[in-house]
Amino acid sequence: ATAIHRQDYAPPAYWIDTVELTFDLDPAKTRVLNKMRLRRNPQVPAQALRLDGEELNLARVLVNGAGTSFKMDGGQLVLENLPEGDEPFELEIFTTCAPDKNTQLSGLYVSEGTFFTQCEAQGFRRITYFLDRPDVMATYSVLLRADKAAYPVLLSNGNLVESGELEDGRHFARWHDPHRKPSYLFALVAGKLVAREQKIKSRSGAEHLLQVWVRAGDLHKTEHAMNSLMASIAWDEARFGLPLDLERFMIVATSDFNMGAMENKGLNIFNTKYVLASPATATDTDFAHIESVVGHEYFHNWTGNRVTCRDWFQLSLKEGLTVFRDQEFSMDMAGSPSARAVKRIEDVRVLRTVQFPEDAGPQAHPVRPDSYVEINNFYTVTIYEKGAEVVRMQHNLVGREGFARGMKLYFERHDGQAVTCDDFAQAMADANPDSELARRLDQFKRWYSQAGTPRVRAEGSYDAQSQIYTLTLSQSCAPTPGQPDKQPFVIPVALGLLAPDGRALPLQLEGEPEAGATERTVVLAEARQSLRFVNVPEPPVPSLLRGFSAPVLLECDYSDEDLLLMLAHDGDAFNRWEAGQRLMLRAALRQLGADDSKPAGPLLPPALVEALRAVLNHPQLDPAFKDLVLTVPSETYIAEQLDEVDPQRIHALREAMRLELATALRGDWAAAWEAHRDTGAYRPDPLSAGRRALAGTALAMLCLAACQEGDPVWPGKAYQRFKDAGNMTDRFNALSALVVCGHELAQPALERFHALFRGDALVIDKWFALQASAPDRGGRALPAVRQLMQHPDFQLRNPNRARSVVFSYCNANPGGFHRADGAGYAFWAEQVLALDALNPQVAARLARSLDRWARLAEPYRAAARAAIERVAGHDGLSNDVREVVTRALG
Ligand code: DPP
Ligand code: ZN
Repeated sequence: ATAIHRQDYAPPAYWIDTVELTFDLDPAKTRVLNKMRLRRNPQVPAQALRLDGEELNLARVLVNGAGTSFKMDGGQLVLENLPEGDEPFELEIFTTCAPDKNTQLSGLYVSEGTFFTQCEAQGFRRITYFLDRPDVMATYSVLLRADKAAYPVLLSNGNLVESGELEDGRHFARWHDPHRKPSYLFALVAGKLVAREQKIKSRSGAEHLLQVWVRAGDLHKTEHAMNSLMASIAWDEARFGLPLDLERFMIVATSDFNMGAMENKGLNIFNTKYVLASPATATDTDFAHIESVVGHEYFHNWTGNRVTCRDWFQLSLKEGLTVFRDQEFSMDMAGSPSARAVKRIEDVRVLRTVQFPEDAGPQAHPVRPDSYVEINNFYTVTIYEKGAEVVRMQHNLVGREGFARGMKLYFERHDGQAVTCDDFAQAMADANPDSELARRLDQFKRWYSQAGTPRVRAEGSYDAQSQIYTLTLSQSCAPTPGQPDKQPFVIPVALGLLAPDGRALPLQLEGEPEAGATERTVVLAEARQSLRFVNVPEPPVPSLLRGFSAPVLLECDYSDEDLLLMLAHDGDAFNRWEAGQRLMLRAALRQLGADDSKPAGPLLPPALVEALRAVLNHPQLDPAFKDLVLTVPSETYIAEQLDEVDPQRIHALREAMRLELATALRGDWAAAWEAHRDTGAYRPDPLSAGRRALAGTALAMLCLAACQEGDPVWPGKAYQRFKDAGNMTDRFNALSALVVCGHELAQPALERFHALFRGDALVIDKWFALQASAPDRGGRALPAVRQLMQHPDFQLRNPNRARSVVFSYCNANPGGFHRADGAGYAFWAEQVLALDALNPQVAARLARSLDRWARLAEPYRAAARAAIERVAGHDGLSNDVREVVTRALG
């Protein structure tokens, strides 16, 4: 396998205008007739037609109805004797494939007796020979034929044109998609499914049919997905003027899916995890994820489908933008400013605990990569989440209205085209010619080309005499693989100044006639810049990077008092939370820096504990926000601050900090539990979800403190709650509190939970995941995971189930995984190899668990390296896994 480079992009030598596909669906042998109209691309020198294909059996090739010569070259079908000239010609290719042997879940496969497809990025070539690249856009007609009893529902993209009976109990359906599309957006579904239906009218008065297709027993779990879809349609039309362009829009759920969901034109295919929800079976987090994933896939209809990517290096063009859109959608749906802030904090937490490590490790790559071996490995948090931050910065630089203008221009210019990240930024800048973005566009685009997380240092000095506060900002960015030197980025820094009593000070820069608002955004574009604020009456505390205005690491020498002031008073909710995180992180790092691993006194300074108590008891703050403030930074986040990582020490330290919080605030936790435990009839809105989250944390803290002291009262209450809970969120939180504190009631609760929900795959996934990530007691986590894999409900082949056990242990159980004897890593290697034989995409994800091995302390480092080398030395690795382990070993 060789690397593909962005600079080598060349337009296709042929265009495909129309595709007529006929499927005779059969699990063992599906026959596919692909009839295309092609023409030479006159802009490209005449050359052979090279069609991509993978695991296909080729039966016949006809050009304009006649047989032709062809050859095979590295999996491609090569046709050299095609008609001369620019006239279109017809190419007919007849192949077969074996969907029931397809464990990769890419291309056409069978899940629980139903046919599904997944074509992004390169699955279409597993269905038929094709120019399987996103810049070849064609009009598709699809004829599906199958046994009627086994496959009563036959779906594909676009509109149903015709359907009817055939001989031998078979039937057919003919679909036509009026929109040209790249092959990665093709989809078909055939099986026993039922639909929740909804008719809607868009603003223009056009009628649309919405359908959510699921297995018969799941229909009652589709209401939330349908509501989310209707809300998404209304939102895109209201906020961006982008209407639904289809008569029919379908979502279909499958329990075997590599990703979260897929935005196929008019026929989105979803992992059941992001469709099915009922109060009894899904948590608040599940409900929120469903809303955002349904939104995400729907928003792709414009940002991805109407305007698509020229090549896969531009993946963030659609993904970064669409993540930004789904984040904004969730925030707009959440409503209150505080609920928006909670969503922002959650998004930033993901960015900082997953993307920052990626950007600092061996797999670091720019938002628009320059090369790859396997494109499936580039569906990363950098492309998605950092890409969304890059769009968000553009939004912040041109403003909300300006961003809407930029979107409008982008569609005016590029509707129906396959374009690049540059085209998007250019439209944004051109629609806002007076903006900082337009002035600094070339420099801004370094966010697309340079990998790594920039570090911003802030230093303030106050001169009482002149009442001037000088803030000096400087930036740097560490080298990443292949990029030793970085040029300065354009970094929007939203900021405010707090007076010693917490008041927000009006901001006036030197040279400005009068003081302005108490918050503004400055742009850091040089390596170092100074800002002079005048008429500052007292030494201020700078509140910087408000709302996390840029994806950077901010360093500032705050005193504990400064941070306590921000935690109590900052008008920016994000920075208020951030101040608490900094204080807790500081306490953790202080202890980790100490020689003695046993702390002399408490880990958390008394003033911090009191400040956290004040937040917990605050009469106005949103419960969801309180819950976030009172959560100790994750082990990953703590680890990222260190040059050498001893995972067991970090784990023990974090657990000790949690126990301190549990004990010191015991009475306050009890009050919080009482105040928030009842939320009435279940509704998944952010306010009641926040109340449940805080109640759940309170219960967990109370159980933690109680278990430490052998006090049976709170575990007893948790067990009672577990039994009586009226919804899955409360039930699961109670179960989790018992499992995490290690109480003996955990076992009967787990058994009862399994008995209650056996047969509900998504709930059983939770049951597995909770146990696989349960705290390691005396090295029992790994044997427990092996035991779980012997459970009759376990199967590695189903990605959700593999994730719930293997990934939960390797990625979400640092205390159990990082064993001094290396057995956790050996297990990882074993599972990567086992998965690779079934499903390389999923295996390559798991292979990422040890990305940061080089920073581990001994003995972990040597053991991790040995495990990676064991994987790398295996014969017959997929390209996917090989690329990951090769990069990891550097
Ligand atoms: N289905 C994946 C997503 O929506 C890949 N496009 O992000
Ligand atoms: Zn997407």
